[in-house]
Amino acid sequence: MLVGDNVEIVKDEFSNNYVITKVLPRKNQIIRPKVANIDQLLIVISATPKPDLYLVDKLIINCFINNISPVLIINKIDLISNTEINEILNQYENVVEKIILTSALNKINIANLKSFLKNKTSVFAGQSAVGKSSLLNAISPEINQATNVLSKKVERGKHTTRECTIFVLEDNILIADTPGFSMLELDFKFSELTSYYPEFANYKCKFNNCSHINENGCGVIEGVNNGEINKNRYNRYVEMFKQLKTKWDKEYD
Ligand SMILES: Nc1nc2c(ncn2[C@@H]2O[C@H](COP(=O)(O)OP(=O)(O)OP(=O)(O)O)[C@@H](O)[C@H]2O)c(=O)[nH]1
Ligand SMILES: [Mg+2]
Ligand SMILES: [Zn+2]
Repeated sequence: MLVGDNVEIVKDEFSNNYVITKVLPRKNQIIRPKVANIDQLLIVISATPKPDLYLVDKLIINCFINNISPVLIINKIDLISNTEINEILNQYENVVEKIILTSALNKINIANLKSFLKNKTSVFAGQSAVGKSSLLNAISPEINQATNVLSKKVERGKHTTRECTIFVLEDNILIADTPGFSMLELDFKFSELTSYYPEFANYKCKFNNCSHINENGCGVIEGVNNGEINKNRYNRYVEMFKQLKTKWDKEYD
């Protein structure tokens, strides 16, 4: 059974406890964070720790594979410059469902975030110490999840949240806090990768099965060169493609 599962229960006449008799079919499930039946993944990044955009890209791909809507939250905007924020907006504005800028500390945009959670099941995801639990506490102070400072020496989170917990709030909001993580393995055929980059979709290439790496007449590479497609996102795409291909060749050759 997973957090987020819908189940059938019956009351045990002797003990008066409810007993789970059946786990209902899932509409989706992911491994990191480990949850089922999600509508949207709230991918949180912040000024500190330094955002791992490669991880963000992978989380977004996992959303597309599992029919989950990706939402990007840039938290700790009290600590981040407008230039840095714009750099991130440029990379993801054509990619995710919505981008929300927040400060859990200064309570900026918390009401906006909360209204975006109505009638949905949402799950926080991201590195340790980006402020997932702090955001949840800001949305609903009675929850009072433990939070903890960054380790000064290594600029890494302390993995304060240890398990995945789902909370039921007013307005039909279901929201899960989850442990931070920095590793995520993708596992599919390298040639499918391009289909998870919505910003590539409208570009035409000379070859139908173009992987947009170094082919002649590649519309995507043209889009990158004339500044229409974000170069950083594209460079990470190339990196990810190569990694997936190496892995695939090793397993199936
Ligand atoms: N300046 C600032 N600090 C924040 C903000 N949000 C959270 N923090 C701080 O960041 C630290 C980490 O916050 P947590 O909420 O524990 O982070 P987390 O993502 O839940 O971390 P894990 O449970 O380890 O995955 C705490 O010291 C928070 O007070 C913010 O908007 N601005
Ligand atoms: Mg936490
Ligand atoms: Zn191409």
